[in-house]
Amino acid sequence: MGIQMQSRKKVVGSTAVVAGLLLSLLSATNAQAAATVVLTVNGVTITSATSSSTPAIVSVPSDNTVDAADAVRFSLTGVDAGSTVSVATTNALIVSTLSTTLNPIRSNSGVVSASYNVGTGTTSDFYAYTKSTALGTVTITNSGSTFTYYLKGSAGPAYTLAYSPPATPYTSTISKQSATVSDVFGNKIVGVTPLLSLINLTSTSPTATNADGVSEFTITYPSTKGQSALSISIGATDVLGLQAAVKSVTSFITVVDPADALEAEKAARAADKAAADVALAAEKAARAADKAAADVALAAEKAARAADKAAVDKRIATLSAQIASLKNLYNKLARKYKQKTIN
Ligand SMILES: [Ca+2]
Repeated sequence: MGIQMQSRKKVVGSTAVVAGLLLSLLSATNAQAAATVVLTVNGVTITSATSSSTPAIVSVPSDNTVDAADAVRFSLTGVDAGSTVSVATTNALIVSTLSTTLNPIRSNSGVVSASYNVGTGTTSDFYAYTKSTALGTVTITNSGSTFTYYLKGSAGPAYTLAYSPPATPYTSTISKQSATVSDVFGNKIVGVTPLLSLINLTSTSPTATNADGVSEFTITYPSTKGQSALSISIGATDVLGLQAAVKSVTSFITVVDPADALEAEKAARAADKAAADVALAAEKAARAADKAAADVALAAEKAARAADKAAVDKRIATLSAQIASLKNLYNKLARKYKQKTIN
């Protein structure tokens, strides 16, 4: 019995040692294990998104909800228990769930960096979406491994029309003009043909928008001056919670006779000259007044100096007369007492 117990103890002891070894081996393996990342868009697996030339394509959330087709789902498995999955994006936003009726995820949702601690689990799930047709990146780091993925949005429907007409075009001129069409997030839209509605104008048909969202047309202004009007429009539907669509731009145009414009320009230049002449005359008058004031001051100064000189001259004459009289008296006495006289 004693022997049996002893051998049992030994077995238990060696099992513990093996288990300990296995655990340390496992944890050593785990420390170097890279998680597996699977990307899907609307349930379809995407394998090309590690290259910037073949990014995952998602629709932008132009309906103001981030749905399955609008986001790349990142599903991580084999993540070290207790480790943190860190995500950072450029030109993209991270959300942890997709939109549902009860919990709508709007197009202003999301963050550009996030951390998820897997706790006792080994999986992590999140989504990235973008509002831009420009390239975006999603960088995931976990347990010393870094994964970089690329995504791009496909533009939403036409939402915003931009057009600036010349305010005062000339009669009988032909002018190439353009309008720009973009989606609700400002992404340019290809292949949209705006509609023109004209009063007292003629035009070529607008072209379908090019890759820069630009449609072009040529307006011919009437041969006589007066009022014309142009309205350009696109089909667009307002989306609840987003700014209103700019569906049309209407402009009232004053078509100007170039001869009238030249006359107006001449009159404006003549008015400029008249104003300059007035200013010059005022300046001249001011300088003349300055000179007159300076002359008066100088004359006063001269008179003051002349008065000073006269006073001094008078004093000298008085003193000279007194000296002469004293000399006279002295010489009289000198002669009486046989002394030398002075001159
Ligand atoms: Ca959506």
